[in-house]
Amino acid sequence: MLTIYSDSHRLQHGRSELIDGTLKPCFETPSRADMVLAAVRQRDLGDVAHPRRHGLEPILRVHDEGYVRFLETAWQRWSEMGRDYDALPKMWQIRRLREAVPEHVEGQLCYYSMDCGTPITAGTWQAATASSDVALTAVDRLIGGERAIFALTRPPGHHAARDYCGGYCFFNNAAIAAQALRDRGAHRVAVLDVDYHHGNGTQDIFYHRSDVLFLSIHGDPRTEYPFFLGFADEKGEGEGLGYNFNFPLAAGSCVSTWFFALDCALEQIARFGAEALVVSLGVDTFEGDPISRFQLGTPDFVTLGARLAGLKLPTLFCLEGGYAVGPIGDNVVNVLAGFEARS
Ligand code: SP5
Ligand code: ZN
Repeated sequence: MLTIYSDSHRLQHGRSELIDGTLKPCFETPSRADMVLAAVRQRDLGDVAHPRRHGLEPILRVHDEGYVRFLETAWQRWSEMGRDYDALPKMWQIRRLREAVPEHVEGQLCYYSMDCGTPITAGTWQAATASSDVALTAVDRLIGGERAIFALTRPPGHHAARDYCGGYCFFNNAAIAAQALRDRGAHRVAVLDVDYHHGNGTQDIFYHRSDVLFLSIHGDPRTEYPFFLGFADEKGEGEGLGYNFNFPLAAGSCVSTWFFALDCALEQIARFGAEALVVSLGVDTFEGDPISRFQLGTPDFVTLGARLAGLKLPTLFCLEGGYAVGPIGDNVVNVLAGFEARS
């Protein structure tokens, strides 16, 4: 399987995130992608190609223009105030506060963020655009006839909604890819999110649409981040009613429960008649993940890949979460190798 990868991911290197009440070193680090790339090479998954630039147009197909312009200028405006540490929000536009976009960069940072774990740094814009280019180049190759591609996207994307960042995500790579597939001829695209956390951003982007089916298997938001979305009764709205499926599972759920949910999701994808599949591939479902609570073991990821291959669809994998840095490479490559073995 071909991998698309860019070194520019290293430009996103936040110093800290707010976790358990203290500022801790970011869990979402450059070493994650380095480890995944090393495993791709070591296990001979296939060629590794660099992305081609696609400009802002395909990003603006799913993201708000004000939000995109904010990300483009945020670091410069922040550093002009004499600040050299990560830009993190310190409040949010919560209930009954005015909804107008603030003028000041600090206010905008609060307006366009979901949490205090997603630092904007000097290299964020470059890293985030490169990550989307990785996904879009994978789309080029899929349209060109490849059966499956691995987009080694970092920073990840599935928490980024139309007009906010959060959960270590800036641009929603999977959503950008799904939209690009639609724009380039696929009539029905399914996005399956297997990251431990609900893909609130992707759900937000496609919630009112019937041409992109969204499904997510994740830790129950009653106890797990992102808390405010990802419940089973969120089924889509308007045209999109019936095209959104959430499978929240209790934190600590066992492997067979997880695979049962996967089978339910796969059945829906087949029923929908998808012409292409985008997988938001987070491996923070791993038993050793430091911030998550499912129990998949390294060999279970082979099973996941094999089951995905059973759909017989052109498939684009976008990397999302996974914070057990030592095993991340084997966990990710196991999915891809399991897919190939069954293809
Ligand atoms: C892409 C992705 O996986 N983003 C995840 C963002 C999660 N951020 C908040 C995690 C809070 C976890 N709290 C558990 C603390 C363990 N001591
Ligand atoms: Zn996650």
